[in-house]
Amino acid sequence: MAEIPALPYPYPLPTEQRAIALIIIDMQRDFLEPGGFGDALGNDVSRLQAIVPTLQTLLQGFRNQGLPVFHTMECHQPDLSDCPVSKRDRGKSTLTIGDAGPMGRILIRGEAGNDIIPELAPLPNEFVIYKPGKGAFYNTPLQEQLQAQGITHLIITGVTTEVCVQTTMREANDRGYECLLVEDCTESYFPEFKQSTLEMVRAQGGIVGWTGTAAALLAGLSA
Ligand code: TIU
Repeated sequence: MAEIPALPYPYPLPTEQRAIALIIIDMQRDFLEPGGFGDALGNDVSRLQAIVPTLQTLLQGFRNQGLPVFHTMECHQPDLSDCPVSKRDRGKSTLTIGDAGPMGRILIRGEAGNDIIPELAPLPNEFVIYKPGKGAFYNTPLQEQLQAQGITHLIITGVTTEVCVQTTMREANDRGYECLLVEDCTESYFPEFKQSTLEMVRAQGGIVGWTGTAAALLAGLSA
C-alpha cells in the first residue's frame, strides 16, 4: 500500500483512490472577514487568510484527480430553531448569532456573510454539508454520504484548527475513518492553539490521526 510522509509515522493511502475524500471545514466569510461571526467573538480574522492559496492548490489537486470533495458550512436556520440558546448567548458579544451585521445576519444560512469565500467556492458536483454544531457529523448527513461513496480516508482542512476542525476529526476518528490533518491548510485565531492541536492529534501513536503537508499529500496522490 502506498503511503505519504506524515507524523507520527507515514499515512497509508487506500488501495482504491476514490476512498479518499477532501473535507474543507467552514472556509466562510463569517470566519475570515471583518463583520462576521469570528470578528464578533473578538478575534483577529486576518490570520486565517494565510492558508487560502495552499488550500486552493490542494483543492485543485483533488479536482484534477476526480476525487470527492466535501465543503462544510457552519450555519443556522433563519428562525434559529437549530441553534441552542447556550450557543447564541455564549460570549456576551455585542453582535451574536442571528443579529444583523455588515454582511447580513451572523451565521445564518443564505446570508452573504455565511458564504464560502469565492476562492474556494464549491463546484456543482461537490458535496456541501450545512452544520449547526462544531463537528461536521452532528446533525448532518455526512456519515451517510461518506458511507454511500465507500470513503474510508479523510483529508481534513479548514478553520479553526482547535474548534470545528479538531471536533470533526475526533468525530471522524471515532467512526473509524483514517484522518490526516493538513497542517498548512488549517489555521486558528490563536497560533499556539493550532500548534497544540497538531501535537495532540498525533501524540500517543496518532491517537486521533496523522498530520502532514499539502505538498506531501499531492505528491503521494499523483504518484
Ligand atoms: N470560534 C472559532 O474558533 N470557531 C468557530 O466558532 N467555528 C469554527 O471553527 N468553524
